[in-house]
Amino acid sequence: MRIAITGSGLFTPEASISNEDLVESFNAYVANHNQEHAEAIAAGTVAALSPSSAEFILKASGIRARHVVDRDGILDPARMRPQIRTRSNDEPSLMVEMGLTAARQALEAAGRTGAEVDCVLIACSNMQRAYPAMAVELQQQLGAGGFAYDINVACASAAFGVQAAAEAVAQGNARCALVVSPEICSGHLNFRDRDSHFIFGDAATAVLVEPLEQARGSRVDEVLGTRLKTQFSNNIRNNFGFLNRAEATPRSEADRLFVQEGRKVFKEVVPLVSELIGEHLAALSLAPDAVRRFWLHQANLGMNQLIAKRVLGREPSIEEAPVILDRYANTSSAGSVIAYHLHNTDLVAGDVGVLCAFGAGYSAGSVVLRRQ
Ligand code: CO8
Repeated sequence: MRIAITGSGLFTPEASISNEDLVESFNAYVANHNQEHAEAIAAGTVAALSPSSAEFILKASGIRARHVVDRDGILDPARMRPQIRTRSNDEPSLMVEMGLTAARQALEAAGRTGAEVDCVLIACSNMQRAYPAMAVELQQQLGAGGFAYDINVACASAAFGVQAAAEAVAQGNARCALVVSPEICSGHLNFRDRDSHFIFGDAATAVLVEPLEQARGSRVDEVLGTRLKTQFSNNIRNNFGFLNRAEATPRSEADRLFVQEGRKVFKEVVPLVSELIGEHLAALSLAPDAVRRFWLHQANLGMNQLIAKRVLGREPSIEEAPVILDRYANTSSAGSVIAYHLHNTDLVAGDVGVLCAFGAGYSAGSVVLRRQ
């Protein structure tokens, strides 16, 4: 059976934080900390903190700004984390609400209703709660039938979700499968860590997967193939989990938030991902030059340029490998789908594109598409 992505959607939080705003807040925190511990710093028992810089952030990552669910809580130097209203169990959870907006857009683009959906996958890094699965809540909010479950393979989640959805459709277990990637990365980001405080943003995406023969939308991309790869690494890690409260030695807050060895990740993930894409294209008898567009995971501008360059054997143009991380930062699993959603309207029938997501695990997934 031929399978297609028949619609996509994107929710972008209204609030945005520029590098300059973020650095101002971080540097106020650093100044307060260094003043408060001046004696201990002078005595050598406490380390002085170093300020951050907007120039460094742009140069090292390509990020200029990020959308977030709450600006004020993040920028308050006394808080430095989003402030989110505690909702009752009878209200929709925030991540499901974000996902629902993206899901409804994807359904509208595909000419489908929620009632026609029979498989809902929430594929993302940061889950609202342990259980019940967010996907089951979203299924109910949409009035969908069938089954629903959550998938977490960090930033690569959306690609794993598309493969799972395509398999469910191919096996006849679903006819209309929704893959939703809501990310509130700001909830898991240590805004007191100079090395990473600028990396992430919040957003939600959705794509609908159906048999090609039943596609109704005006932009339909056949899934020519999916390919996944995982390889264990501690270089991107978060030790938050349900065993924290049982652990003999309590972990610091920093150890229950995102940490990474950015340089090592860069060095190890670039070859892993470029080989994955190269091998996937070869298996489909497609030359890299036949690819009109690469919708890559958006973590680091230099990294994306290098991956595309390795695959193509030359520098990619901005049209070939579009960038959204300048204004969204790294939105984890949503990033490659945001790039797809915002940069696919100019494709014509026969054009080939590669959606590729990668991140913690390590995990990587490639989805090769052809415009119908
Ligand atoms: N301001 C000024 N200076 C700084 C800052 C700052 N903010 N931060 C670090 N520096 C300094 C460092 O101290 C260092 O100084 P020195 O040379 O004196 O030691 C110097 O600047 C260079 O630092 P780095 O080596 O760290 O800088 P890099 O050029 O390597 O850039 C990056 C850092 C941007 C992090 C880069 O390494 C990178 O992007 N690497 C790729 C990372 C990546 O792709 N990660 C994937 C993560 S996505 C994922 O899978 C996570 C999923 C879970 C989501 C969780 C949501 C929260």
